[in-house]
Amino acid sequence: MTDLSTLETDLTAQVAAAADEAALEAVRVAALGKKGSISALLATLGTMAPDERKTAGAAINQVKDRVTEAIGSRREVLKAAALDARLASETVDVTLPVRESPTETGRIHPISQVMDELTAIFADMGFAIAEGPDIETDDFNFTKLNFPEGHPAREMHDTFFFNPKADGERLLLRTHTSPVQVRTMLGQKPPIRVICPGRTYRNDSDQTHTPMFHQVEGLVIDKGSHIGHLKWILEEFCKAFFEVDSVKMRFRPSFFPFTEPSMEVDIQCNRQGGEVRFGEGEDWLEILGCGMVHPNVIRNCGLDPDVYQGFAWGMGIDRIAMLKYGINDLRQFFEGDVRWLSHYGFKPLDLPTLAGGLSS
Ligand code: 2NM
Repeated sequence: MTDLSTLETDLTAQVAAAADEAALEAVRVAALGKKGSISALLATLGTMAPDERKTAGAAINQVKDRVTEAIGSRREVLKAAALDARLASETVDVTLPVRESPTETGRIHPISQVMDELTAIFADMGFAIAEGPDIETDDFNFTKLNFPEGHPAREMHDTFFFNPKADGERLLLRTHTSPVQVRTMLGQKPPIRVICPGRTYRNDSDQTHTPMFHQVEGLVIDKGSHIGHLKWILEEFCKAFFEVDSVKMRFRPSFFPFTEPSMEVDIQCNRQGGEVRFGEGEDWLEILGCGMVHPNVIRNCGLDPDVYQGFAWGMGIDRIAMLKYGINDLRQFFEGDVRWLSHYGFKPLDLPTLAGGLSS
């Protein structure tokens, strides 16, 4: 029996000394497992005389029960300690700054911002937005717009042509957004009031030109539309876009194949101090071209020029974005530099509206 009590003392000490659940499990297997020390003692019962077996069996089983219980309570202690250690090592420092969401860190490109502003201004005047493909036919980009075959105006556009198709047709990258207006006139009945913002392409690259640039063109076709409407729309647009109460505009005669008469429009500004201010000053700045749509264009687009007339205008988005936001190098628009964007870009949730302020 002294053997048995030594074994119990020994096992109890081992249980108490087990530093973690794995060590405790090893003690359990060594004592109570199939080949464990207590299991070995129980196996000797079969060789004993019945009387001896009765007392020895009871004694061994009592030791087994106590050791089992000691292991169970030690396991609870170790489990609780392991949990405490984990909780301590996995604490979250709630005072750390929260990582900003993309809606905070992301920025809208100034060209997208200006397109949104244009859209808000013209939508407010009752215009719809029309879009069309970047790849166009010669017919929609030139012929229907009254650019005669072989006319020098075609060459002036520095057109990017695709290789001719099997049937000889040569597609191109649109040189202006006017083919969208052609598609609009062919596809819907007047009254028409649309603006067409989008990408345009010309084989031209220097300080002030990129081969891809952005334009917005507008078109109004109705029975009674006249040049007075055109001037009012452009004036309202300039005031809203440049966020000033009044602008002086100057209309100079010009030439475009698709309008007659054609005009170029300057707005008055002040260029003193290295920045351009509108609504004041004595300088003039050219911002757009416009005119009454040529009767040939109206006829080419399936409408009767004796019934319908209209006006159109076009301007470069990149250029007016530079003017409004003081960006002096056109090429930075297309470099995709996130540092530049974080400086010149706009917050995604500050959407331009006329009521809320276009660029506030
Ligand atoms: C401009 C200037 C003047 C224009 C004309 C047309 C159409 F399709 F109606 F004939 N679209 N755009 C136009 C007129 C564009 O850009 C400087």
